[in-house]
Order: sequence, then structure tokens, then C-alpha cells
Amino acid sequence: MRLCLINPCNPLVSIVKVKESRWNRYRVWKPLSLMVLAGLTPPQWQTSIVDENLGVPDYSAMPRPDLVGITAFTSQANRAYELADHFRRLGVPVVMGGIHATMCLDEVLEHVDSVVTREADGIWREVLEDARQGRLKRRYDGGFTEMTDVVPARHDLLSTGYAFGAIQTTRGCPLNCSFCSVTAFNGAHYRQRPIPDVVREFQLIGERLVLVLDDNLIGTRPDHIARAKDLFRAMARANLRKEWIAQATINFADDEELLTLAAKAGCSGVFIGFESPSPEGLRGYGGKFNLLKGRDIRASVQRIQRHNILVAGSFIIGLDADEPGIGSRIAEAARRYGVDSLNVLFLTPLPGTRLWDQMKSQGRIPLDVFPQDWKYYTLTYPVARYKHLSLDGIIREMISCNETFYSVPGIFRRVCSSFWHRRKPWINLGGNLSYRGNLHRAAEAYASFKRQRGDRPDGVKAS
Ligand code: B12
Ligand code: SF4
Repeated sequence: MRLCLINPCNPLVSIVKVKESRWNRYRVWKPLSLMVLAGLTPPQWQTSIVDENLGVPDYSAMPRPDLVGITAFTSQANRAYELADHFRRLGVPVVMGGIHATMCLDEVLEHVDSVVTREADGIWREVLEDARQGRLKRRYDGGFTEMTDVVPARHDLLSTGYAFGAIQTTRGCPLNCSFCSVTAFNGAHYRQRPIPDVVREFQLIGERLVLVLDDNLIGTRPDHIARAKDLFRAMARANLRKEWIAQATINFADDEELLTLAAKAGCSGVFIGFESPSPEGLRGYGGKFNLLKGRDIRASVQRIQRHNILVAGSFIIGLDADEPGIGSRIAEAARRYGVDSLNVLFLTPLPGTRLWDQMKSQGRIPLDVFPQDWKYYTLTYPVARYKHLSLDGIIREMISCNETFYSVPGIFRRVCSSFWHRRKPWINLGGNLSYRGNLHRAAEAYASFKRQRGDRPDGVKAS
């Protein structure tokens, strides 16, 4: 029995075409979901993974699979349906799972034979057995997995073409920010994999650089932090010789022992969502508001950097509090905080989030010709109507933010500082230049987006 697992590409996402430049290897992430499914698949199945981000293969030249499994974030849904239609025309059954299939079940059921909602770890073998016997059900629900049941991913199946390996050590998040799908999808309960399992899986990863995909590696409570420390101690003891990057909240900065242990375990960078430079903006979406309120963010960032750990800061543009000038305010805040790189995304209503419900009920989602419009739900296009910003206005703010932060003097200052403090200056330089290189591509992408969206309603008038 042949199983083909596919991660569809979205041509609007610039990480495609790894072969064009070797630097693109640093921009493409492995689809861990499919590697986990492969790890759960019994050996009588011959399993292959196609990541279309590395290039779209000639499917007709490949051996005909007996089952196709497709994963998709919302932004990949269009392409996922094209692939499903293609294989179903050939009589190959298609199963789809992942975040989009869970949040838009009815839409997905129109395109595939079977849908697996939520986490598939506990149910995938049953799906395969049903497929083998030709009696696939229309819907399976995996619920939330016991973390002791998470098996190691098949890292051997995608062993070339990427600069980073990938691993996940926790699932779930209690903070439930209004724009984020994680609490709705993985639940509010923060679940942790047993430490020995994580260490053993790290040892299976071929790459020296690893992305830890957890939404928040350190959690929110003292016992979560204690577990993170134990994990870092175990990683250091195992002498993994890996450098890794993770996502965490700013609370990462509050515990010197945690930072020391993380650095010893190989942490070289941390991605932190600051979301808004203003208290009004922060208050609007809940979640991390309390973590950032009244904090000296610059001092927190510096405490992390002192451990030779780079800090990437992320912000959202288009919150209801955001008025003209927000672009330069974000760039200025990021400069003041002293982050090594900045990533700004448009506020985007993703299906299944509180923000989606709110914007939908207020008639603020003009890009709603689905599934075609899903391709713009990459957080790099302004798909909604923003309270105080027109379409042109919000695009201008985004451009001005990135041009200010990634100006030549700005990059020079940051890179000099990282040379001076010996904080991974080459990585810092490479990261900053890569963002700067994207500036003109982004301007072209906005122009084409505006042409294609036509005259659908623009921003909400200021009240
Ligand atoms: C790693 C990651 C990325 C990586 C992508 C890696 C990849 N797959 O190629 C990068 C950084 C590139 C990325 C980009 C984006 N991401 Co992202 N990302 C994540 C993150 C943090 C982890 C995903 C992961 O690998 N988890 C580990 C695996 C094991 O879990 P899993 O994917 O859920 O898979 C399980 C189940 O879903 C299911 N399953 C999944 N697929 C399938 C398929 C089949 C057949 C079956 C049966 C089951 C199944 O089984 C798996 C095992 O239980 C999630 C947050 C999260 N916690 O999910 C956000 C998340 C998925 N990303 C999100 C978003 C919005 C994006 C972007 C659009 C915007 C952005 N800049 O962040 C882009 C879009 C990229 C694109 N190609 O279009 C949203 C998606 C919401 C949505 N409705 O689409 C999430 C949920 C975060 C959020 N804040 O809400 N992302
Ligand atoms: S803290 Fe991060 S993962 Fe948790 S809900 Fe907020 S944005 Fe999502």
C-alpha cells in the first residue's frame, strides 16, 4: 500500500523555489505534521512526503498512491483542493487534516473523501486501516492527544533541502488571544511531552539547526517553567550539539536560571510576539496584555540577549486602536526595545478565532469569496476592513514600518551592536538583509493584490 502525504504550496508565499537560491533553505520550514503522521504509519505502508515548497513534482510520473493525505493551513486550502480534485479524478481516496480542515469542516468535506479534525495522533492508524479495507468514514475526530502517545516524527523522510530540523515539545495555550487559532485548535490546557521522548527525538534530527515549533516553550505557570528548566538540563546533559530557535512570551526574560539553562541547551534565538506598541492596542486582543503591561521591555530584551540569544519581535498592524502613523510607531518601538529583527503582520481574521466571529458579525471581511480568497490569508495581505485605516493607508503603514526598521542605518546599528556584544553578528546581518531584500517584492505583491481585490469595500470610517 502506498501512502503519499502532501504539504501544498501557496504561490503567494515567497518561501517557494528553494533551488533558485541556497538562502531559501533558511526560509522554508519542514511540515512536521506530515512527518508525525508518517511516524504513526505502520510499516506495511510505503510512505512518501511531498513538500510543494521545495517544488511541485510531476505527480503523473510518480507511482499511483493508494491513499493521499493532505495537510493545510487556511492559506493553503485552494491548492489543497486542486490536489484533492486531481487525485480523486484518478480514483485515489483523499484524506485531509490539520487546522483548516478542523475549522472549515463543511467546506473541506466538499473536496475530499474523509476529514480528520483536531490532532490525528490517536486516530491515524484507524483511518489507515479503514482506507486499506475500502471503508473510509467521512469524518474522524482525533481530539487532544495524550502527550505520552506522541511518537517521534520520521525525520529521515525529509532529510535534504532544509537548513532547519523541526520538533514539538508542547501543545495548547491558555492565553487565547483573539486573533490566534491555537487555543481553539489545541486547547487551553498546556500539554508537555515527556522529557526523555523529546531528547531522544532531538537525537534523530540530522540538521544542526532546529526549530522548536511550540507556540510557547516556557508556558505560563511556575510548574511549566520548572519543566522547561528540566528539559534544558536534559538537553545539555545529552550534549546534542544543536542550535535551536523557539517561540516564547516575554516572561522568558524574567528568570536568569532559565536563560542560562536555555543557552547551555543550545538556544540561539527566540521569537516573541509583542503585538502592539500601545496599551490600547494590547488591551484589544486579551491574552498577552498582562505579560506586557507596565514592563520595561527593553531591559527584558537585553536580559535575553546577554545570554547570546537573538530576539525577533513580532507585531500586528490593523488593531482597532491603530491609527495613521502606526507603522512608524511600531518601527520606533522595535528600535527602542532593541530587538534583532522585526516581523509585522496584518491583523487577519482566521476561521475559528474570536476575531473571525467579531469581524464577520460587523461585516468587516470583504475578502470572502471562498475558497479562492483563502490564498490571501497569509497575514501578509490586509484582507479585513480596519477601523481607522483604509486599504491604501494600512499598506502605506506596513511599508513605512519595514522601510524605517530595515533602513541601511538601522541595519548598520543593529549589526554593529551584535558584533560588539559578539551576539551572532553574521546571522543578524543575514536576517536583516533578507528582510530588506523583501521590501520591493512586498510592494509588487500589494499592487497585484489591490488589482485583484477590485472594488470590494475598503476600511471602516473612523467613528
Ligand atoms: C510551524 C508553523 C509554521 C511554519 C510552517 C511549517 C509547515 N508546515 O510548513 C511557518 C513558519 C512556515 C508557518 C507559516 C505560516 N503560518 Co504557521 N504555524 C506553525 C505552528 C507554530 C506549528 C505547526 C506545526 O507544525 N505543529 C506541529 C504538528 C505536529 O501539529 P499540526 O500541524 O497541528 O498537525 C497535527 C494535526 O493538525 C493533524 N494534521 C495536520 N495535517 C494533517 C493532515 C492529515 C492528512 C491528517 C490526517 C491530520 C493532519 O495531525 C497532526 C498530528 O496531530 C502553528 C501553531 C500550532 N500550534 O499549530 C502555526 C499556525 C499553523 N500558523 C498559522 C499561520 C496563520 C501561518 C501563516 C499563514 C502566517 C504566518 N506568517 O504565521 C503562514 C502561512 C504559510 C503558508 N505556507 O501559507 C496559523 C494557522 C491558522 C489557519 N487557520 O491557517 C497557526 C495555527 C498559528 C496561529 N497563530 O493561529 N507556520
Ligand atoms: S500566546 Fe501565542 S499561542 Fe497563545 S493564544 Fe496568544 S498568540 Fe496564540
